[in-house]
Amino acid sequence: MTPTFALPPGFLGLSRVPVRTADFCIAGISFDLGTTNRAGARDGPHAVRRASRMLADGANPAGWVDPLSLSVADIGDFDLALGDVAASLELIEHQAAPLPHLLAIGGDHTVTLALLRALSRRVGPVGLLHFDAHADTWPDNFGQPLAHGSPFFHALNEGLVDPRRMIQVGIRSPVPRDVHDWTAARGIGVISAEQVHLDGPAAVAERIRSVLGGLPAYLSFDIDAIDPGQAPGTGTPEVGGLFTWQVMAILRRLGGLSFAGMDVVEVAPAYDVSEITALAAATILWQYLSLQVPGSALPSPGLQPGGGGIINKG
Ligand SMILES: [Mn+2]
Repeated sequence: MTPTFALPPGFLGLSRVPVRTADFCIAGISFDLGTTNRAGARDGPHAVRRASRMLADGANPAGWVDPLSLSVADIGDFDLALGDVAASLELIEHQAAPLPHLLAIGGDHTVTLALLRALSRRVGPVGLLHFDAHADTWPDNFGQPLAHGSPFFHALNEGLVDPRRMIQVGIRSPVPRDVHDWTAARGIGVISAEQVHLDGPAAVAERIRSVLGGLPAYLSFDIDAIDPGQAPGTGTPEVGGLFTWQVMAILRRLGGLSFAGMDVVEVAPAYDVSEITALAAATILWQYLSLQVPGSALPSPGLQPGGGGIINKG
């Protein structure tokens, strides 16, 4: 058996192959032209893939499923138009469109607009589970309409997302009052980071389930939803965020929902410490993939009782 450190450089040690016929395709999007503070999310895909090798040596004890039992391929990175935001979004949308179920590794949050355009053309307006410190419903970013603070402003205006089936988790950043009011007026559910701390993951997961229902939904996870103490490697950190255990406890309780795609964005490895941000992102992707394994929905979510979850990785 190949030890984790010697696995191929694809997600979970998969070889990178341009095979787009797998049921689940993983792609990197090394785009960070939309960042408004610290740049560097272009290096996210490489770092997340590298950190993900830690997760390739056993089943997921939450449900005892192996995400690699799925038809899954790491198809490499999307082509981009250097220096051109609008042209890059068109390229991303074009490459995402034919993929049956895409897990994208960003890149900054601008890319989600292109991914939602591609998805909604196929399945109609989707429900949206959005983890973030920021609402990302700014109409513009210092005058620029296409940047990482605006993907959901455009997605809502373009009808890509059903606002009644949209919920944001981890929100806590400074925000202009009119941006907040515009978002609230759409009827979007918001669970602040503080509310996650007060209510606990099980209650949060229950609210998410009730908002998304059984119709197609999308998960967009900005890594800055997590506290900078546990995910420092990002461009716009905000204090008071989620702990990784809370994120995992929420995600594990989302089995059986009809997710049609997801992304993890805003990992900027240059500001990371000991790969902890990249590992958090990789683990989120891994848990999402685990939820797609048939039969993974747990009647009583969480680790199985009986101490059977011991995995030998030192
Ligand atoms: Mn954010």
